[in-house]
Amino acid sequence: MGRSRTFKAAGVAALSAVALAITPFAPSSALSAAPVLDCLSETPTSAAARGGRPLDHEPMSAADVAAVEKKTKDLLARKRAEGYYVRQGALAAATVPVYVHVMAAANGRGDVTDQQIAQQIAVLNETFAGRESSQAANTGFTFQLAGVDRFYNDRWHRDEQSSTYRAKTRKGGMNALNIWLVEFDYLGIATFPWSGNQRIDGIRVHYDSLPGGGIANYNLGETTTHEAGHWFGLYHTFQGGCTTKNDEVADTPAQSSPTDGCPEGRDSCSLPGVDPIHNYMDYSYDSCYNQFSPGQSQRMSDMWTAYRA
Ligand SMILES: [Ca+2]
Ligand SMILES: [Ca+2]
Ligand SMILES: [Zn+2]
Repeated sequence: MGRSRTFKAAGVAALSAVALAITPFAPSSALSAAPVLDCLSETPTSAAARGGRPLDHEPMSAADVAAVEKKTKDLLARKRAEGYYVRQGALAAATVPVYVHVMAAANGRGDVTDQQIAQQIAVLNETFAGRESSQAANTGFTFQLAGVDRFYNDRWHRDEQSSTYRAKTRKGGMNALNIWLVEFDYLGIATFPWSGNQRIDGIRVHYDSLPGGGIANYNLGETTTHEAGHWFGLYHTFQGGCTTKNDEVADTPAQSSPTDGCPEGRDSCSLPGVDPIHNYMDYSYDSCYNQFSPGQSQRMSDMWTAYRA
């Protein structure tokens, strides 16, 4: 969802990524050249950050968020009452199997190397371990490459028929992170853990955002970190705007809108704290990203317990 940006200037169309909470997303008006979208019920808001790409997940209203919070709370209470999983306040600390699906074009475009995939997994492990900043949380999640498959299909490469290709190629249970590498107007798109459709569960990421890729400012592999954050149940740090609940995480200061670039000291809401521009769930440049907060780490563990463990 995330980072929005226009690639067109850079060779791709620009959209902000909206992560559809549930299914893929819907394109915005500027997305006439956008890929075929699965089912989207709403037009995503467009954001100018992340290069101007469209939102990377389904738009979430305050009521949607409230419903998810309640559902999650109830699920957690039930699981804990049954004696499953981790106690309240503890981290799940799981190893996540990762399946990478390289959706290349017939001519080989987008056929990333095994080395790039290994580097991408390393970035996931670095970022989720909190190794990019002394203020970053160690989420306790680690990632292990479980399989790579490669397809050479122009339509799939362009993210067309995405519900079909995801259902045909997805591997593992709800605990497995499936990453489809495609070429589209987004940097990435994610499904949320509560979406409940395992057949298409996972994240779609622009292949050129991997380490060594060609998308300026977004080629250190942290789009995958951002999309994985959604997959674990995190919202954008600008979800809800300048409201006290905003992203449902207490230690991420509210911000009014996505951040573009790395504007140190940005403070877009009068609520306490400067904007969390270094947070992986903002839309800043990859080089600006360096942390998940402890509150986000806890939320991801709780979501894991509720939906993926
Ligand atoms: Ca917050
Ligand atoms: Ca503030
Ligand atoms: Zn996002």
